[in-house]
Amino acid sequence: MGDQPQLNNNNKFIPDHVAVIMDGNGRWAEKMGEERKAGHQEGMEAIKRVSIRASERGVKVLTLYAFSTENWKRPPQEVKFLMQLPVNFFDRFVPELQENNIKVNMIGFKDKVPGPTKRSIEKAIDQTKNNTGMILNFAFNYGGRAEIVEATKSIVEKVISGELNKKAISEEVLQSELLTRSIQPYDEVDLLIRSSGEQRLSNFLLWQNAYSEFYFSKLFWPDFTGDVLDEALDDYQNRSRRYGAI
Ligand code: V07
Repeated sequence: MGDQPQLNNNNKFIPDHVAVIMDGNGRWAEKMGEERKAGHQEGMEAIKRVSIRASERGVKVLTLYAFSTENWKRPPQEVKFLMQLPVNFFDRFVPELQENNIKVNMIGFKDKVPGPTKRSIEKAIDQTKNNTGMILNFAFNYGGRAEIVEATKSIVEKVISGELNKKAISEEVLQSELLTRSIQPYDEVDLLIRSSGEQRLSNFLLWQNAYSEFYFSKLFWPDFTGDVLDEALDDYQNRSRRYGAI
């Protein structure tokens, strides 16, 4: 899906959709002898650096895994703090998003998200809706399996109502019911980056990562820089993607 991939000025491919699992904020704080909160604050600075560099390099969509449906199991005061971060983030970063023509989007389940957090995200989406550059897509209260379950329910309802014939159900139909329908035609991930040395998918964009390339960095997320993103993009350019062909 999607149109022709972008070429950079070296005539090499830039991935349209880069997705990032921002891991290691807690361990960064431990290393620095600070509270976990400090790791999350520094993690936001890394988001700024990486978003701006990705947009400069011609990435079309940058998806960041900010909060998973499993993260509700963390201590209540940490959950409360994390729910405050989108508000802090947009208070500080909307002008820079505007300067860089970046458009905000969100994928996830809005039901459990507190009102002020939801409103802050909706406001940022509205403020940046006319931007035509990179989409900065936050996966917030997101879970890959739950996303597929919800898509299935939606398809069943359409079949029951007669809007859709059972025989017409295909991969394309299911994909178009996923939360990532909002970032079509770039809904499939080209490059997945995970920081902090872990090498797991952790229920992130399960369907959309079917053919993605993986890049793992040992750096904790708060230590991530634009130059590290460049390394990941260079690494991507030196691989050949075959989509199952030979
Ligand atoms: C969070 C800071 C970055 C490192 C990862 C963990 C902590 C930005 C957001 C955010 C979320 C939604 C949105 C805009 C910004 C965020 C959480 C944690 C839960 F629309 N950073 N950040 N959300 N951290």
